Amino acid sequence: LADMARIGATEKGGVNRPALSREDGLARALLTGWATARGFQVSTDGIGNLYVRRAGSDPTLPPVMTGSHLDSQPTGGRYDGVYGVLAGFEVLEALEDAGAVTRHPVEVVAWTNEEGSRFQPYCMGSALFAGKMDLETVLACTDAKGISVRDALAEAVSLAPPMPVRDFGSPAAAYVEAHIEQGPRLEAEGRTIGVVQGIQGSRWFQVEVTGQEAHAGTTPHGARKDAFQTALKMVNALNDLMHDPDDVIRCTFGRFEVLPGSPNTVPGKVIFTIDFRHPDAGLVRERGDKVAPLLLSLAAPCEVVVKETSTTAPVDFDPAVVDAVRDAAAGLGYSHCDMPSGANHDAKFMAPRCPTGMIFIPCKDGISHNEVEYASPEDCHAGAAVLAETLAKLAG
Ligand code: HGY
Ligand code: MN
Ligand code: MN
Repeated sequence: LADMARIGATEKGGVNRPALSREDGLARALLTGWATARGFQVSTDGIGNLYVRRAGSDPTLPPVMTGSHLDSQPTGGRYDGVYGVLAGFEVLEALEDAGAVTRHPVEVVAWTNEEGSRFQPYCMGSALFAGKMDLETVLACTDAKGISVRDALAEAVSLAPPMPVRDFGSPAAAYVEAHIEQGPRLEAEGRTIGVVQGIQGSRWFQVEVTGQEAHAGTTPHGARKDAFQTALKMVNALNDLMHDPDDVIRCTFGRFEVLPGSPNTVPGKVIFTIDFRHPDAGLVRERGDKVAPLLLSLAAPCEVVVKETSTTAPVDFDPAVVDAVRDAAAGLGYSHCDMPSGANHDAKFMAPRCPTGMIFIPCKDGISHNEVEYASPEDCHAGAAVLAETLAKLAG
């Protein structure tokens, strides 16, 4: 974890490793080096997912998979994603060191662009693997500077040695992902392992409000097409729409750009994002469907374009895998509790494809997507041990 955290390290002790950046490519190359040094088979696919496989006794059986992501938020932590990839790699090494024989191959994957921070939508790697996105569409996505996934991908993968390329959608016997909780519950309840039941639904929108640049000193307010004032009305209306006295709805405006951004020019354009989430599928559908009509009704005298960049329904994990995780935690004597995931994970796209589950470990103060993110070595070890027991059982 410390070696990986050196790649894209930030002043405050976090990481900034945008998807398909040079740093992301270096992280993939580092893992590739570790894998080949241990004699594991590495392979990739059309979006740069990195697969590390340890053979099983029966090569005709599909792999039991684990993994997570190496890309991070701009002010990301040293554990989000990386922990799950390296816990999975640790399991392969432990199996190898123990001379253990599993019937199924066991395979770790580092999924491309889980975060959806640089390129939307999120989870491009696992969604393409699961057949939920179209490769050409994904390759054409661009970041805020106009760089395409296609170009960034070519750069990033060139930093690792060439390796076999596989198709999307290869069969998987099961998928178990280890991750920090990214919330306060395990720490607050003094528990070591979260036995994750599922992941809430989420809908992402990108809103572009177009008004008219004008002189701040001479233009009467009645004559303005002020994109900021219009966007402000929209955000206030969205706060009312998403108001939830039970504090279960999550609604976040994470990106809000006012252009041209000059003190004495009336803003002509505002781009902002909406990240809306809730565990109930009906509410996600019904409340999310009100977003675009509401914004269109508030656009005048500006224009507005509302683009939904991602919609994912809530998923429930496979009861047999959830039980295997709970049994492994209990068998190892770790305190544990069943719990949902508020955060999205690649496991959301694997769940419809194969029996899927997740293992959470606590993170300090529940803080994540922040450079101070921290998980203790003891908790990292506990999560990896539960993952090892679970994967060994599922892989026979
Ligand atoms: O946004 C999420 O839920 C994930 O942590 N990327
Ligand atoms: Mn993550
Ligand atoms: Mn994250």
